[in-house]
Amino acid sequence: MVYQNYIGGKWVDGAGGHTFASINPANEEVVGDVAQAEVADVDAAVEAAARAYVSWRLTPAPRRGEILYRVGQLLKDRKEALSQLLTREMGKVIDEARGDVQEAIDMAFFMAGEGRRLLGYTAPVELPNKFGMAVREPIGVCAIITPWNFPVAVPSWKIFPALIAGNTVVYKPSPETPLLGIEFVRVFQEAGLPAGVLNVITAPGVAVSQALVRHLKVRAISFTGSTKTGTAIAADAGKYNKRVSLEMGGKNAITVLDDANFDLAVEAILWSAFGTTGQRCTACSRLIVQKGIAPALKEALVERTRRLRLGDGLLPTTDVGPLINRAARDRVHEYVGIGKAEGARVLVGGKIYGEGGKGFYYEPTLFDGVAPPMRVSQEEIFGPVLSIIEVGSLEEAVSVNNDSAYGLSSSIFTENVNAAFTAMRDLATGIVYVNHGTTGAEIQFPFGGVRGTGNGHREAGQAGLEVFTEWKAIYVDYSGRLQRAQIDTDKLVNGPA
Ligand code: UN1
Repeated sequence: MVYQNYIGGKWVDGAGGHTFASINPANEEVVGDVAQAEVADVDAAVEAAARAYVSWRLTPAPRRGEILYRVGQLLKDRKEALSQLLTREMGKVIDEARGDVQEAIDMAFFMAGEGRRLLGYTAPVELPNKFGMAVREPIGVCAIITPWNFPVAVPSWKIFPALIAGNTVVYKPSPETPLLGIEFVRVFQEAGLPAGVLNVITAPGVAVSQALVRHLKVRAISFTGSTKTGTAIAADAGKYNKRVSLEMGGKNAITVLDDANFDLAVEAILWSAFGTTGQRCTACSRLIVQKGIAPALKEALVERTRRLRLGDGLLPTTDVGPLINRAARDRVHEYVGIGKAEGARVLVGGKIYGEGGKGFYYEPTLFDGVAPPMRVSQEEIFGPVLSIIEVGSLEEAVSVNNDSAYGLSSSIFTENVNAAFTAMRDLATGIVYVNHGTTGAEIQFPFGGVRGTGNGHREAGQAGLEVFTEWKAIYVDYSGRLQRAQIDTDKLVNGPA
């Protein structure tokens, strides 16, 4: 069976009749074959979305919300099946896969509720017998391009707000996780979403994404993925004045002060650094630790890291799954070599796991003696590698945390309320945690980062609607005469001249 693209309400093969395989990173088996879209399919999908926009835009938002609510229900019914597929296609351990799907369920219900909100506002106007209001309008056809690391949650952050606001969508999931992309869209079809409102096309390589981004009928693009691709998309879209939302790299840090709750910090560091095999945008890849607590913390981390069990995420004995593919694993190993050459010391890990066998595993790795300018302290590795940096004070910790091209998530462990509030104010990231690691954002709050992590937009929460809506200011003058704003106002205040 070949998983097909979904264009204008029909499941179709790629225009060229080609397919590509989706591989399980735990054992390198084929999970499924997928129709490969061509540029002609991009045209067909965008045209279908443009046609569907005509009536979807006018469908009352509460009705749109009812469909999204049904999507949420179906996702709930299908949670276990989708989670199993997610682990097979992407590799994260099954518990985390369930969390990935749950995040989409949460988003479905949140955005379904927006169908009865989508709040605009009114404000007083400066002239009599006149009314003013600001309303949210949809933008049109949106392109949604997503990565493989959260193959259900991240698309949900984009597709649900886009649809509730009245836009139509062409969705291109990562070629590493096309089956999840397709199965996610199938849920919308079954929930009764009209044909053409959500289309999915799958393809490896850049040609199809590029054609989608450049298509003149695509008015907004929401992208999560690498900084390199995101920056190229922004440059392309800039030429046509398209709206672009980017969520890219991170180099997130946990700070542990001497007075921290020790056991809690250990658990949180392990989870943030090695959960999802370090392949979260929010993963912790720098540990900034105050000198007093550093020796004991390192010892505990080494001991616990050594005990982590690698394997297929479907097995109950697995703590850490594989990297997404061979290239990702090799890149992690290359960074370990770079760190060593820079003078950092491997405390534990630092090797490919099960080399010669099937699957793309890497030993969870701790680097000690890392200095902030080193590449392993500055560049996103996107794997199970944690760099430990010692500091003397909170001030120094904050400055190391902020000395980064990225700014997604940060965290501090302290029992001191003054230190906690100082950190909340000064940690320059889009997300800050106190006494929790760097991962685990909830969908009702804005998600995104500062500096090179993004381009100022946020996903999730009400903030997630901004990218997918255009403000329209409407003035109604019911005075029956010409009243000039900013000019006749003066006469009202001062009386007739
Ligand atoms: C991501 O890695 O792109 O906050 C998303 C978290 C998850 C989402 C991560 N809720 O870690």
